[in-house]
Amino acid sequence: MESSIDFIGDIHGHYDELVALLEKLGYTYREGAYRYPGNARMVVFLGDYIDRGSQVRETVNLVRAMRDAGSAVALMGNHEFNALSFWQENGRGGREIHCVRGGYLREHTFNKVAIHVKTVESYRGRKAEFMEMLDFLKTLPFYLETDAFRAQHACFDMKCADMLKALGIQSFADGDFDELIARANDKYNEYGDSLYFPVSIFLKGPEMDLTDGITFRDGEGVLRKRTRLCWWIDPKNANLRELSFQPGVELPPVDVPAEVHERDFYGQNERPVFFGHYWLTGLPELIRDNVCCLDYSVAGYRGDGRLAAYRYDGEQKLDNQKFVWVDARTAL
Ligand SMILES: [Mn+2]
Repeated sequence: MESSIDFIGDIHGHYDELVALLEKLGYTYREGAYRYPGNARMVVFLGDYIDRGSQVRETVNLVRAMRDAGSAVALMGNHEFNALSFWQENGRGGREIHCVRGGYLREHTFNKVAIHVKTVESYRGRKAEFMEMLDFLKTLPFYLETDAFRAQHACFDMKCADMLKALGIQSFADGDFDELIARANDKYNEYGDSLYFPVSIFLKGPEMDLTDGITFRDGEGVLRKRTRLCWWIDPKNANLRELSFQPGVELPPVDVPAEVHERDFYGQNERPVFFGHYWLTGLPELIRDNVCCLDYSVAGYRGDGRLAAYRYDGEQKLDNQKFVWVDARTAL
């Protein structure tokens, strides 16, 4: 694989910004896909192509064309996993996951329908193409690892990577889809071969339940009783405020449960890791010289987000000068 790679964060149906960013990075449209001159660089998309924005179909088709042309690798995001689960009948292929209510692996509740509606709308009158889109999503890997870097939608965890490597599973295409997606939703290990833990860590990252009545509202106004965790800092002596990673939300500096203090974390000397997922705001900036989040909320409701990339050339210490971005053009 090339070591000259442009990593691109969460797109969420913001096709116009995606085209503008690719052009800013020097990619041109030739023979059905965006490619870099002389194929000297490629893109790694970090997941979350669908939902929120209004041009989901166009976005998916562009990403898929680059993947098929060999000018990009497209990783899976939690929105892709959620969409596949949303449309997958619970029990299909023979295993019913009993902790999931309703007829599908993702419940069709108000919030879950609301978040997915832009995707369905963008395929209105094109059901066959929608089904083909779902088939494309089934092929997206959960993570990518080379000697130079690691990349995934949310969190890189060594134990989860080892677990999936031992099973020979890098995507839902590495086996029977009906079986693998059931295992990925088997939260309480009803069948003894659950994949819930590694898939949810790679795609959503570690979270913890909030106790003592602590809650907050996320960017979409949904009341949350769980928080996302910084998985790159040593949790041994850290408190809730230091460990929670909810940009724009400050939680109290109270103690966290023992199992959170004992969590593995991504060390300072590991190879660079690239990811999206976390709704950052402001100008792109490294979290640490080996930790690079590229979700700058292009689909944020305030309309002041950005679509961000990091222009990587194999360096082991990342550089704040190597971000490239475009501003969001539409609020939704
Ligand atoms: Mn996202």
